[in-house]
Amino acid sequence: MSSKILIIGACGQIGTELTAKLREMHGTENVIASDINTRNLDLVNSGPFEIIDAKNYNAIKDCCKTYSIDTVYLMAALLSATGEKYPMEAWDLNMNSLFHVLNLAKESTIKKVYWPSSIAVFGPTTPRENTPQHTICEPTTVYGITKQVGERWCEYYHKKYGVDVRSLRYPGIISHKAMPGGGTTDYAVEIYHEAIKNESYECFLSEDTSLPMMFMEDAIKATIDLMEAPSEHLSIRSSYNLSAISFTPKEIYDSIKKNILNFKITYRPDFRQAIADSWPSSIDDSVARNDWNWQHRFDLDAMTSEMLKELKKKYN
Ligand code: AKB
Repeated sequence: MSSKILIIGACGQIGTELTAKLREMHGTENVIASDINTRNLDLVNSGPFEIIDAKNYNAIKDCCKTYSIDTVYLMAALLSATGEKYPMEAWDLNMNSLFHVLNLAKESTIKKVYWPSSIAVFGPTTPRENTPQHTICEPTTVYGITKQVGERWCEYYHKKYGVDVRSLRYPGIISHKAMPGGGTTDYAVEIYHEAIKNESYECFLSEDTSLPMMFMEDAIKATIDLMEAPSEHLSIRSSYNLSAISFTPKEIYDSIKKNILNFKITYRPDFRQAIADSWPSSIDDSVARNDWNWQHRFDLDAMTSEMLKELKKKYN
């Protein structure tokens, strides 16, 4: 029998592409997209869609019952930069939505949960290079605190109540379909759009700020591979380190400039610089590679050529 899936926060950057992929795999009717509004009309019109506020337990529960949902992907969250502007809202959304979904799994309304964590669980006291799976996690952003605490709750619900919850610590995700919103790594998406539209970009991070990043296709593959892995292979029920590439604004600029010769960049770091400075520059994801065979495909130049090809279609 095919899985019945609910995606909460389906209109966002990752939700949009995850919905499309899961529909391809399980059939459109078996994947219910939901979000707090209908901002992504292509997605809203592409299959079953429900308006759900992720903070509303009854709305999630009713939807799970109506559609006999067995698996929930909880993609709704306030990210790092927005979280610093609205700390209480970030705490409220990021924590309560997770509790709602974990509790539905605990009560056996649903069987399986996916919840994304982030490199934001790390902080300035974490080893920056090749950050290990198990290490010091003293995040200094509200978003990072919610993700770190969320990870503890995921592991707790798994150990105490047998909840099948799975999670990845996403790096910055780069994609050409839906825009990211409110993150510190968003520059690495904006830069491609501006390169195509204006041949110039003002970057809000300094040129030598190295951060872990990943192309969307790899992020979707990782998410699905983890969700399909046999439960007994998974040694981590908090959240897996996940890595593909690391680069600085200067390095992504150089990669784009090989294709757009007149492309210019200037640097004007803002409050997001301090957030980026508190995060690792590269991640050791060997536990994910060993447990469920994770492998990435895209390096920086392969990603650049895919991004530029797709965005040229969009803007030309
Ligand atoms: C952000 O920048 O806040 C996110 C993340 C790394 O989780 N993209």
